Amino acid sequence: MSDVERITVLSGGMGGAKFLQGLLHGIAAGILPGVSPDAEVTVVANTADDLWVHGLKVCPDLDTVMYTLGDGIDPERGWGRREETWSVREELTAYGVDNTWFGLGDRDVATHLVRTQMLEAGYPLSAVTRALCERWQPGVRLLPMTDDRVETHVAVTDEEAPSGRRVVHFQEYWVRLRAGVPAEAVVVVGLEQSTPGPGVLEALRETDLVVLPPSNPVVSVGTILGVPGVRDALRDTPAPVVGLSPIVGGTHVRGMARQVLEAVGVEVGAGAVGRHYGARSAGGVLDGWLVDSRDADDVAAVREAGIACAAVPLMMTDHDATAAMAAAAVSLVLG
Ligand code: FO1
Repeated sequence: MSDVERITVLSGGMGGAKFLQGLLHGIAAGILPGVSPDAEVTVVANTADDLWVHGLKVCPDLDTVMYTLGDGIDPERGWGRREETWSVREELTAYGVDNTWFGLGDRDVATHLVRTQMLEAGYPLSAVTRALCERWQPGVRLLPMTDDRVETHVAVTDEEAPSGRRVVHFQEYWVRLRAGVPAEAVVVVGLEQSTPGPGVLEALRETDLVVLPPSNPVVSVGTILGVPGVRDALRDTPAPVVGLSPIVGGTHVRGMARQVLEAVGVEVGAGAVGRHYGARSAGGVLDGWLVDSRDADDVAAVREAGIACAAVPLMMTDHDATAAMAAAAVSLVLG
């Protein structure tokens, strides 16, 4: 069994960050078959959830990975800082400022001030992220999928609008609308014009294993795959590519994968998402796909699509459970 020294993970926010915690735990414990306890992990993170609010650049998925692995995350919320206070938000509300539906905690504001100042000084997002990680030491190399501005917007039904629909930023759809209205379309503004960030293509080509964690297959992993050049790099990499289903028992565990999968016309099923990613041998990106034990009936159809598949417990209840998932993913493609 070849020794895996380098692992690259394409990550969104909470689901990806939680998976990364278990992956790092499993690597350090030496329980991932064929993976060196010194294996290095590179994370290529989605930046299309990013938004400008109150003049500050907020990067939710980069920050969720950085705070989670740097032990600064609020574990209940799954985003923003623990031991947070909200004076800035309260003062903005008192001034009648809108957009306070997107809550920035006082500690979190400091991150956005540093990021915004560095961006305005001309540093690319990748350099900013590297600087912020100097403090947080997440234990992985954290790369934005691109340094270019890319934003996910969602078209929602709106009777008052002349066209009957309105387009909102993804964060407004998710946070203010609570993903409570049907997403008619998902558009990632700027994606076609974007270029992979520094180190991204190398992290896909020069690695021993690529993992698609249980992040959102449309607005997180899907956007990363949409950066021009990323799919080609995945198709050409010598490393096996394995994914874990974010859909368990016919719906998402957390977040809004069901709504956005419906918006893009993909069946909300563990096997269906694996087939949506597609087999590398058929122009897709996957060599292997893990579904939860409850979705064992989906295994045959995934295999028929040319993707190795197994059904194992996929609930990330604690680091050991998540490490076991990572071990199953490694075994599936490096077995
Ligand atoms: N999620 C919420 O549900 N409410 C919020 O007010 C909120 C604020 C927020 C601020 C910074 C940040 O990094 C994340 C924040 N999130 C909030 C979570 C965010 O919507 C998600 O992390 C992802 O964008 C969705 O995957």
